[in-house]
Amino acid sequence: MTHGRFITLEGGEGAGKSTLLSGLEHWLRAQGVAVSRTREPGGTTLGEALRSLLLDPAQAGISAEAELLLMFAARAELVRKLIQPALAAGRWVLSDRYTDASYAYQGGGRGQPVARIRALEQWAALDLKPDHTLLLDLPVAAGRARAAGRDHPDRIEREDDAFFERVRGVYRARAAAEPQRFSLIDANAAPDVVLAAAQAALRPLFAIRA
Ligand code: Z5A
Repeated sequence: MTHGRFITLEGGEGAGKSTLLSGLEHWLRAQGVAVSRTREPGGTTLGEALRSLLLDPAQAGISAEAELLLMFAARAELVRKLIQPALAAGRWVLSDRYTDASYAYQGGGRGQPVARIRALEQWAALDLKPDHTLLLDLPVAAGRARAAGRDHPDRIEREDDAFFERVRGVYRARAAAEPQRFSLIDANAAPDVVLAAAQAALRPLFAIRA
């Protein structure tokens, strides 16, 4: 049976995930790879509706528990409706964020217990792990400076620097704990340098699976 590859991009605000995703999508398609691009929260009809709620500044103050469950409600739908079918059809799935973001934001940022997130990962996300994760690492101030031009920061972008420092700390710790799955990429580099680093990290995934 053919089986695609599941690639996720992670990082803080303004790290360059969307920019890199477009470059990777173009590169993979040029090599004849069938690609499905998605994002979290989102990617399905339900997921996009949940994304609007989750990022809406009018929802300021929702509980950390509700936020965590809504992230995983969107993910449960995405895994079953898009990611698994695409992988089974031999497509590569490129996702702008996935479960590592819940460990970083709801775990690190909001202080939700890791065991609770792990249980949701196993149940709601079917314990589906990425084949590879590209972590775009950038100091918080640099990411915020890139995003500063936006007129209307969303609900999560309104958090303070300490929140985003905790997020970054969890991301870096997860990359250190799983060095085979993660590539830590310096997101301060120029976009073409970031793309080249990501391509180098993904080339081994072209090898035929046993
Ligand atoms: N979230 C969560 O809490 N829990 C979860 O489980 C999940 C998500 C899945 C989703 O937002 C929010 O949901 C996110 C985490 C939370 N909240 N925050 N904060 P998102 O992922 O859609 O949005 P984002 O993280 O805020 O992404 P972003 O700010 O749009 O950034 P980006 O996609 O990483 O960057 P970009 O759009 O490619 O680039 C930003 C700017 O920098 C732009 O002007 C580029 O031209 C420029 N750029 C890009 N690359 C470079 C380089 N290399 N050098 C210089 N400038 C660059």
